[in-house]
Amino acid sequence: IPHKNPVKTGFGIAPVNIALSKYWGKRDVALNLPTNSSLSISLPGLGTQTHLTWLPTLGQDAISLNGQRLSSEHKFAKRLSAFLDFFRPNLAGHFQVITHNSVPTAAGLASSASGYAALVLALNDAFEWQLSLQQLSLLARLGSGSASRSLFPGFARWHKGKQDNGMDSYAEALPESWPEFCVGLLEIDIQEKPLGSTAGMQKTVETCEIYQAWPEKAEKDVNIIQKAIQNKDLTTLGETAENNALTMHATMISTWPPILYWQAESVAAMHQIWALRNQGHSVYFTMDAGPNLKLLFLETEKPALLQAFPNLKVIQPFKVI
Ligand code: 2P0
Repeated sequence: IPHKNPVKTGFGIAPVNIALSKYWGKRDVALNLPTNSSLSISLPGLGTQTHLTWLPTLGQDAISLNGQRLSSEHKFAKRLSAFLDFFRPNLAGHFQVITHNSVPTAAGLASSASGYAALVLALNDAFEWQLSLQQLSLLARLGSGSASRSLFPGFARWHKGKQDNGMDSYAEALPESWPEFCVGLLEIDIQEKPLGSTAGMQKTVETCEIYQAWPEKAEKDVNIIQKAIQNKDLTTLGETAENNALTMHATMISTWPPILYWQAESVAAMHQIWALRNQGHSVYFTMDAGPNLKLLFLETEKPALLQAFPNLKVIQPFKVI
């Protein structure tokens, strides 16, 4: 990447994504290289918008999030500035970053994914690099692993890659569109989670004795889900995604000290979903590093699910509004 001063304010916008087969664990912490591939669906209309300007005067990065200037000691500001270190044209200036999230920050709704994806798009715009989405996915991965998948609308697959330098670890869009496919956001709690994903997955890799089963299972699930998408087979997709999420959570729970993101209401919602399934409704859930559930179903189930969960926020990723 050429290091000349960017001349204009760059802009980037990126969606959040929900993994149907999860990323949990790194084989290289510095480069955010995962132990396994993952597969996600992006949620249009929910995500991050970022403006970035290079100011050629001395100073610390000026970072604002949702209209609030963050102190340089704030953990988001520190992490973002450390990421921007990769791209500073010189040490005589600083970046101004103005970013807005349309999802609660750090509540298991993947704001770091849309955040770093929007940031690399803003960098690409400001520096006029004209990089491909694949190259930008690789750069976003350095900021946050799941951000590699947020460069794309629809389904995306993040290839874990084999190389130690990470040059083959990036995401690509899957070509399939599925207009009837719905994701329902069931918010249990939007407080900031007590333990972030970066630290949580590291502890899991270090102390969970059943972790070695995970990468192989996850790799298998990615392939099953990709085929289910090709076949528009919600049953296989839903069963595999739900089991994948619960297996990831099993590794978290068997970490020491234990990591349990669930709340009592999360478990109650799981039972409600299983009861709906027993009544013949085709609905599945997935969960990330937080207490909220994401429901997976087809448009025909929408009325029944809105009745069961009045607060459900339904998103149809492929439906043009
Ligand atoms: C995922 N999660 O695949 C999984 C499921 C959370 C649970 O990717 O350390 O914020 O920045 O690479 O990407 C969240 O982890 O972690 C995540 P870092 P990231 O969506």
